[in-house]
Amino acid sequence: MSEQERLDSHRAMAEAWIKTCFQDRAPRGDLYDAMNYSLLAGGKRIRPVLMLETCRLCGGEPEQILPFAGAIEMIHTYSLIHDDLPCMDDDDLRRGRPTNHKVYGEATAVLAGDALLTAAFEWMLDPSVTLPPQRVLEAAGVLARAAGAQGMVGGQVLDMAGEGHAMGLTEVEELQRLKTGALIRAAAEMGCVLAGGSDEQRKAVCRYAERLGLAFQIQDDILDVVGDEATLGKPVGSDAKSEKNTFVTLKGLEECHRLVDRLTDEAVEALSLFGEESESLCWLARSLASRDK
Ligand code: GRG
Repeated sequence: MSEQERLDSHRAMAEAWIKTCFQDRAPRGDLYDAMNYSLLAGGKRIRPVLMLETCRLCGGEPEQILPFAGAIEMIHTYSLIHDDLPCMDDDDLRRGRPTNHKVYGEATAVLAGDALLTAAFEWMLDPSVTLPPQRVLEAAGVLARAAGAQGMVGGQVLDMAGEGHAMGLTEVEELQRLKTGALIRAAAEMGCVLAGGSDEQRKAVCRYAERLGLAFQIQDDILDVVGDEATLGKPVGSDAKSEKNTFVTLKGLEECHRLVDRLTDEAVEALSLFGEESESLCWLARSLASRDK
């Protein structure tokens, strides 16, 4: 199986799980429609894929951790729904379609985000999960910390506070480490924890994901300047419009391309202890560095 085929098979497995996870629920007005509208809108599924592959790499069974892979995608999706609201970025387009609040209204979009965040924990703690309880608790704790005030939400607050005035590189790095990086790092760490990996393996996948997460964010900033709206499925130029501090405003486009390449090399190096088995994650890092969406 090629590196790409392996990751594609993780993606397909996560996709299939996500598609059916709310299908047996009693309807609650249009709440589940709103949740599924954004959840099934065809994102890249980077976080679930990363989790499933680090699990495999650390000796676990990816099939056994699907509720965790689904959970992180639910939290990521909730953050996008809330980020697009008029009280935040006020965006009309996401994943190539009208944003959640444009279709379901603001109140339902807020609640769909809330319900996705809650469902993530519901699924991780579902009795059907047969992994050792200590691993389950540890993984859920990793995700809770990465998603909350010490992670993604904290990063979002720093981002909002910085709008309209200049920030230094260290501040922007810290903001992005939390806003985008924390969830990406959590995906890798959870895969290792759930597989029962060693401390050394855990450190290595975390370092890989930290470098990958930063490269991912810088590429995101680059695409917001030079990307194509139709390919991205969201507006370009929104950072400049809201006077955001980005790596491009601080470093310029050329330096940002160089930074992405350097961070990608560092991500690959971090996996050296896994030898050839880490080829899929190396391939993922390289393909994200040249992504156009
Ligand atoms: C509102 C609590 C709250 C948090 C919002 C992550 C975030 C914090 C907002 C998203 C804003 C944004 C565009 C950040 C840049 C990096 C990023 C997370 C891009 C979107 O992730 P992808 O590219 O999206 O993985 P897909 O659609 O492929 O899943």
